[in-house]
Amino acid sequence: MGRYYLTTAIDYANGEPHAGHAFEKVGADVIARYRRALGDDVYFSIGMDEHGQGIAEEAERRDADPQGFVDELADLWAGVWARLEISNDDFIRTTEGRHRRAVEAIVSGMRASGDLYVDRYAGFYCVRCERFRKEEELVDGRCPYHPSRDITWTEEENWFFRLSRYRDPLIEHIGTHPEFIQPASRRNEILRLLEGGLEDISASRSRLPWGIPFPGTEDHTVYVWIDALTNYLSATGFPDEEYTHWWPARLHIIGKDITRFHCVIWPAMLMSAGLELPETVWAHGFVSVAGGKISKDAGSALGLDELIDRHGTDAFRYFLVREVPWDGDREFASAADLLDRFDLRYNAELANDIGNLVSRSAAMVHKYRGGEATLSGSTALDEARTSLARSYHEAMQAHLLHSGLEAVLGLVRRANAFIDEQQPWQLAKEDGSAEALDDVLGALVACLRGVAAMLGPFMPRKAEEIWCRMGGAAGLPSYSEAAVPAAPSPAAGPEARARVAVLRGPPLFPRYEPGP
Ligand code: ME8
Repeated sequence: MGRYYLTTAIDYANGEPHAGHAFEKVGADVIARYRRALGDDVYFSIGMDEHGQGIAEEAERRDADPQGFVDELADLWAGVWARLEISNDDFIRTTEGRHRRAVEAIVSGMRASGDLYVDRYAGFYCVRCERFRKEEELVDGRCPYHPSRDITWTEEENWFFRLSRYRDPLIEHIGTHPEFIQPASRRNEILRLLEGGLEDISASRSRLPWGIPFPGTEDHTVYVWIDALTNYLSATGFPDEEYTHWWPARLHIIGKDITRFHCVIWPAMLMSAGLELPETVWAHGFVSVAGGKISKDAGSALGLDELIDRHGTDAFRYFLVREVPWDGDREFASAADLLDRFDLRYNAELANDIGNLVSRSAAMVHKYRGGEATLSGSTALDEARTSLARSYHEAMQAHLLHSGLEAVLGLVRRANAFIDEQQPWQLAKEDGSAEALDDVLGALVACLRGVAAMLGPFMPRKAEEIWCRMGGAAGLPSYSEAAVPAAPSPAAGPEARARVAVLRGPPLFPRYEPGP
């Protein structure tokens, strides 16, 4: 157990959030909640990337002042994250004073190492990527990632960062710290890139006023990626001494499109400024619809509000993490395909598998035992619970969130099969089976308490509802708390066989019947 500082990418304040952004924030939130349940002291930071040419141009297009424009968007995004129950402790914005201080400090550190120099740059700049691109990288004269946007030829005097100097130290670091870039496929990509050699990069832009003034100059602003990456330090209070309370970060969560920035430029900046490197950068894959990035244009039903409204916040969180592997991509053929998958999983797994197990179990405890169960661990269900809980923890600690969820679902299915095998309704009719019936019902309730604890990071509200219906006190349990009642060992004391009051309630996930 220990301190756990984790971050997500900070999103460009130039439009509305979409399901791809939600996937990243929900996945990170699952990890933050999981670590808290384990007893870690967690600090979870997300935020907005508010400077740069793209945002300045978007504000101008809308005839807005850039600060007012990003203020409005920051409110909108924060509102969506609150609706999705993202439990971030910080929401860092790059237009804040505390961030500017951190950027000034890291740039000064890089300068003190002799890693910054002035030169002329002439090349293509993709505003959407906020990076220069070489002619040979272009496809039909356009950025390979943003073919619908014009790419602009730019010539300017810039400050440069001696990135080339860090090629060997980076290869060395990645070699000795296999956990630094995950999953392994991303590590290999970065190693190939490094083996191909590194060129110095711009550290400033001239004539672009929407940014942090480059320390010691009049007409330069800090290049937006150097600005944005530093947010991970700003959120810790850097450069004040207390920043080491949280730094180095344990985990940066980002999408696979921005690994070069996080696994090459960011660690090189930190090395240059003499600061520690984060432990792990996890690059998740992409959610896409019909080959394109998912966006509202793909169909209005894919707006985040519409997706959340469809079956509620917890169901949408569940769907994202269950359907899209945390270490891979998921492409939906169309908006309708995505919605069909969502409805299918909702009815089959949430309404049927989980919802029915909770209501059947509570109904039987009421029918046969007046609403009280004696937690028990003496039946066949125990083995499944122990082994699936182990798979769950292994998956969660390897950040394979979809596999963690798979393990919980495996336990739920085992519990449903257990009811069918044990036939409590038969036991209730037989003389001499009272104790066996007690054990079956107690094992089910104990199992559901474990399910609630494991579902907590994914569906915090519904999991708490299950926990409370199964006799838990308000608030989700930590894992050690859940482990006592959920897995009593034969030697455990009397509390392991505690009697709990089980509550009935309306369906947790009412079945979804699509309209005509
Ligand atoms: O890149 N599926 O911001 P951004 C999954 N400001 N993830 C997706 C996605 C999709 N369809 N679309 C975007 C930026 N993302 C910079 C980051 S960090 C110092 C600066 C992910 O708004 C993307 O990979 O374009 C990134 O991790 C995050 O959303 C923000 O993307």
